[in-house]
Amino acid sequence: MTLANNNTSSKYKICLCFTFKKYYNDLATFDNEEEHDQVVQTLTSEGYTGGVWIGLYDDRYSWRWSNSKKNMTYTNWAGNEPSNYQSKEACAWLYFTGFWHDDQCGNPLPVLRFKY
Ligand SMILES: [Ca+2]
Repeated sequence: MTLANNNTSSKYKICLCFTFKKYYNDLATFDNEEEHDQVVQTLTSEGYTGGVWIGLYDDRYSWRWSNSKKNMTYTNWAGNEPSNYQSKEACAWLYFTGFWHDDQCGNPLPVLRFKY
């Protein structure tokens, strides 16, 4: 499934690719709240009601975006997240409601990629 963002000013198309996160290093990242909200709106408008891996990981010292390796500025964690349950949750996924959760990287979820 490919999600086309209706906002013509957006530089992104969103590809919701159903495979495992470990095969991708170009997952969606957000520079700011506006970009994040665009993605959430697109997921919602397409009727998607699940979670998707995003390009955010914990390198054991801090959460980082996979594209830039920079520390995060904008965050939107769900309540009690990131929980790092059993010290095994080093990857982040976005729920369609817009909130983020950390989880084990090997869990099967669709990945959210930007398709340029
Ligand atoms: Ca968690």
